[in-house]
Amino acid sequence: MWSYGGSVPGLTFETRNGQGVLVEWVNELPSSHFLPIDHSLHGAEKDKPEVRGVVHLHGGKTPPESDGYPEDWYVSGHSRTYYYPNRQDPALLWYHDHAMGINRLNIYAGLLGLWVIRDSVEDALHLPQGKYEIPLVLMDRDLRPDGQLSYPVSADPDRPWVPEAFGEAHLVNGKLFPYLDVEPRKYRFRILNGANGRFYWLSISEGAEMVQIGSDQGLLQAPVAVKHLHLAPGERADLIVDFAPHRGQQLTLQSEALELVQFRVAATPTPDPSLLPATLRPVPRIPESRAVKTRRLTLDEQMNMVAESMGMLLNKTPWHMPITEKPVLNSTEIWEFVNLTDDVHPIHLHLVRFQVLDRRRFDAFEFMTTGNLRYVGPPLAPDANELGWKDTVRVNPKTVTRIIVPFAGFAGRYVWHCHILEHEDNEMMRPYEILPA
Ligand SMILES: [Cu+2]
Repeated sequence: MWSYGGSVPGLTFETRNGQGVLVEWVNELPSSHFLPIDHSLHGAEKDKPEVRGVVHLHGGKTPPESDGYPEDWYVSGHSRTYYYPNRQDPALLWYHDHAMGINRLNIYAGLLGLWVIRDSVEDALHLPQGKYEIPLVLMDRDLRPDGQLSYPVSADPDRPWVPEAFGEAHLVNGKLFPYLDVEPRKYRFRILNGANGRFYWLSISEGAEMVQIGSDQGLLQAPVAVKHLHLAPGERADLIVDFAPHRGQQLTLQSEALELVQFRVAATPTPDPSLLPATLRPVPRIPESRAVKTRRLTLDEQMNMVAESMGMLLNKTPWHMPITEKPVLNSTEIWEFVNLTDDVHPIHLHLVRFQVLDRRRFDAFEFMTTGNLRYVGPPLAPDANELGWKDTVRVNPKTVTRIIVPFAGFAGRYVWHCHILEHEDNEMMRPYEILPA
C-alpha cells in the first residue's frame, strides 16, 4: 500500500482548537502507478505524470492555498507545506489524497488518515478517553490471490473507469476482522467511512446499544440512541457503547451481514469514571430566513446507448467550465440538491460546515422533461443524529435534499463534490469560489 507516515490508515494528528499546525507533505511515492489509470478522465490525460498527489484535510476550515485543490498536485521528490489553523469545533476530521482524476486510486492505495481536534469544552464532558477512545476507520478492498490490492476495471481497456468499486475484504483500521479486548464499561468509538463507494449500515450484535454523540463536524446537542447507523463515504460518527451489560460476551460490530470488528468483553466488573452527559454542546438551528440565496443544483447521470453509466455531473456542468457558485464570505445560503439519478450521493463541500434542512421526493421525469419541480411527498426532517453540524450529506435518489450553509472562514477557491470517489474522479466535482465580503 501507499501511506502517510508508514501506516494505513496514516498517522493520526492529535490537535487542539486554535493550535495551528504546519505540515510538510513530502511526496516520496514511486514514479509509476500500480493501479489502473483511466487516461480518458479529465485531469488524468497521458501527458500528466502517472503518480501525483495533493493532500486535503476533509472537514478542515483551511485557507484555500492549503486546502489541496485537485489541480495543485505535485510529483515525487517535491513537497508542500500546508497550514491548518484548527480554529473550529472539536471533531474527527480526516486527510486524504485529492489529485485530479486519480484520487480514487490514490486513496484506494492507502493515502488516508485521521485528524482529531479537541478543546477544553469537550474535555470537561469527561467522555471515555485514552485507551477507552478508539478510532475505527472502515474501508473495503479487493485482493488478488497473492495478497496485492486489486482495483476493478471496465471491459474497455482504453476506458478502465468503473462507476463504483467495492471490495470483499472489509478492513477496520487496515486489518481484516480484528478483535478488541474491552472492559465492561463505556467506550468512545470515532468512526470514519473511508471506503471509496461502500455505504455502511452499522449495528452491534446481542442488541448492544449504540449512543451517537457526534457527527461529521463535532458533537450533537444531545446523545441519540441508534439501533442502526447509516454511514456514507466521507461521513463520521462519534459513538458511545457501554459494554457493562455484556460482561463475558463477544459482540460484533457489523454492517448488515458483514462482520467488521469483534469486541471481547472481560468478565470481571471494572470502575467507569467516564460520563455520558445528557447535553453535549449547543447546536442552534440556523433559521431559513438567514439565507440570502437559494441555489438549485442537480445531480445528473449520463448513460450510453446500452444504459451503462458514463459518469455523473453536478448541475450538468463538467469540472473545466467557469465557476458558477460564488457565495459571499460570511453570508448564508441554502443549497438544494435535486438528485435525478438512481443512486445516493454523499455530497461534500470543502471549508464549510452546514445543517441539513429536509429531504423531499419529487417527480424526476416531469422535472427532466418540463423543468417543473413537483413534489410528491412532504418534506422529511433529518434524523435526530443528523441535526449536528455536517460537511457531507446523503442525497437520496429522486429526492431534493436541502442544506443551509454559512460560508465562513476564508475567501477563495474551493471544491464541492460527491464523495463516492469513482464519481468524483469522473466529473462529479465542481469548483466554487467564496467572494470577499
Ligand atoms: Cu456520486
